[in-house]
Amino acid sequence: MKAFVTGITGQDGSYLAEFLLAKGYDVWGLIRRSSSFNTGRIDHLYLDPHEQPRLRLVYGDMTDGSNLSSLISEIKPDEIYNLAAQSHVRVSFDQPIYSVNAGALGTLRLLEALRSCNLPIKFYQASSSEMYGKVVETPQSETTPFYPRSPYACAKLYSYWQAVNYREAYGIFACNGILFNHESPRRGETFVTRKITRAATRIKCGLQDRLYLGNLDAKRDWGFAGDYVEAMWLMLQQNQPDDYVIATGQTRSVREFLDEVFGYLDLDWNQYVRIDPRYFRPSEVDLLLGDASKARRVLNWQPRVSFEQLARMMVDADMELARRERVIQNHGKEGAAPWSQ
Ligand code: NAP
Ligand code: F7E
Repeated sequence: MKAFVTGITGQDGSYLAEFLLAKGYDVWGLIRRSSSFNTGRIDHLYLDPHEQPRLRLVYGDMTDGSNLSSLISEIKPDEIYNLAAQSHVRVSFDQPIYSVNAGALGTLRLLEALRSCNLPIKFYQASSSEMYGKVVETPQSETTPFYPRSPYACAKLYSYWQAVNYREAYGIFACNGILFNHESPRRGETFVTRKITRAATRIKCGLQDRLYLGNLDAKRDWGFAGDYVEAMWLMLQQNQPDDYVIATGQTRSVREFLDEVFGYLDLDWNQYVRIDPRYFRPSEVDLLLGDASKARRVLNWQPRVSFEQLARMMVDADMELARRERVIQNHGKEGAAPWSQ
């Protein structure tokens, strides 16, 4: 089996690549040219001499349709996982056109590339709980109406409907995974969970003394990314294409995440956290809580890692990083010439 993964350098892309390689897939990943290295999350896969022949990286961009088209005709994958997007909600307010170009039109470009090559390729679309936005019911399931609240969410909603449309119009095996927030030690450092675990561990190691955050009352249904990539794969192994909510069924506030993380480190977050209005969003998503009973019933999927385990896993990993940072800093001080101190 051959899979083509867009967004392979991201959090989910790295876990999905690991998962597919372990299942014996040949994995082709789309990467963007960057002036600095952007493959840190998958280097361990790429550099492993046993895995290397089965993981191939190709250059491209979701904004470049002809490139996507030639890649799909050349690779002829059995499955496509479309994970690429400008995925930061706050940033999408600053860069709405780009976010929609990559996240919405990018999906359409990929679906067109798939359609025109006339092969029975299965398609996974990374849809998001952000599409529920200003929620009209709680918990949110596959039948809950959408109410997007950001350029990011509007782009995801467009992609969602295009995937449904290509399924209905052209009989393409296209599935939407409506994933609620999922985190890990590989989470980008500007998302709130990772921002907190990174700062709390640096505070514990004496490397930082303040953490600036926005809305602490927002509630999210937080799961572990490693659990969620399995659900992506399961969707494409069914007899019929369909859409599924993937979530834990528990919701916690940012404040509760702070309690968990700082409590684990034996620190009181009130002493370190300050509110900075720059991190508020023009329109906020107050509460997300997913009902994944369809995924449980049809895919036999369920999350394995609890909220507490997730927070601690992230703290443990970031503690390692902070300790290494401290060692480097101390070495730097010892080794530095007196005039540079
Ligand atoms: P992420 O860590 O931000 O990764 C995004 C990936 O997309 C990166 O590989 C990035 O490449 C790539 N990308 C961005 N713009 C691109 C472009 N124009 N052309 C090609 N590649 C581009 O996101 P994630 O957390 O892994 O999420 C994966 C997908 O699921 C995203 O579509 C996200 O919107 C969606 N989603 C995420 C969550 C969540 O809680 N994590 C929940 C629901 C849905 P670079 O490394 O070069 O930047
Ligand atoms: O924010 C609040 C913020 O940026 C969570 C993406 O993966 O999940 C993610 O989107 C909450 C929001 O994730 C800060 O206002 C407070 O209410 O970690 P986040 P997100 O916006 O939920 C969905 C499902 C996706 O699809 C997205 O791709 O935390 N918050 N203070 C903060 N958020 C950030 N980033 N930084 C703060 O300082």
